Amino acid sequence: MKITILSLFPEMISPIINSSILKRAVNNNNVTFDIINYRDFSQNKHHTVDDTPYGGGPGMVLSIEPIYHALLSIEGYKDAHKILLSPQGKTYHQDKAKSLLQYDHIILICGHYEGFDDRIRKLVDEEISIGDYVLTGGEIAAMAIVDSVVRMLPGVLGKEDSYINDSFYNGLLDYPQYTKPRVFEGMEVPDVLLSGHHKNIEEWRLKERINRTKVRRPDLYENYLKSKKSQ
Ligand code: 58G
Repeated sequence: MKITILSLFPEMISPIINSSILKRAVNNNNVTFDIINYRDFSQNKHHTVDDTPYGGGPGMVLSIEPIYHALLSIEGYKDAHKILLSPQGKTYHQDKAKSLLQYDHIILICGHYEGFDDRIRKLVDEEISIGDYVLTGGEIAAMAIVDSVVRMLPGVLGKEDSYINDSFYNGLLDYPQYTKPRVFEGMEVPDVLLSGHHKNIEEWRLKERINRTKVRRPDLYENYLKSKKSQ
């Protein structure tokens, strides 16, 4: 997969894609990143990328031109899946992350200031929000999307593709996990996990996932019940 990120602050992005599993994914050629600073595509002499809002009001608005010219400079931009990060987008979730795996090339556009010229929305395929809160820029939202998608690319997490057991993957939260020591400050690991009885362990884990989801996320639990009924 190829991921191009349009940002005014590329220095926010490099440390993340150069760490941990994302770095390994780059080294193994699972993904390639291209970061473009669209200030470089500003046509005016002070290289500005924002201006005052028509109709008045406080703050500055991101202009469409630098983003437009930056997009045109990207090889194959027409066929790429173009995403704008904004609090006004559709709320992101695991199923959306899964569906982004279908694209060979994703372009993420990160805005700054108080908002952008509405015509920028005409340049993209969709608008995504990572949750109901406002950030100073789209970079952190873009990184959340990048991280959640790249970890599911074939081979990135290793041969077992362990994300299959993740929270949300099957509409349920994860089961409780433990490692050594067996007793810590009087807190014990559940006996069933030490039994070596795989069928019992599997049953216990499913029961815990269902119970956790019911208690912590009644909204997810409702969907789980519905999807079970329709099976
Ligand atoms: C209102 C305020 C409209 C994504 C700011 C547009 C981006 C939150 C998210 C903006 C973002 C999210 C300017 C800064 C978009 C622009 C950017 N805030 N919840 N802020 O995914």
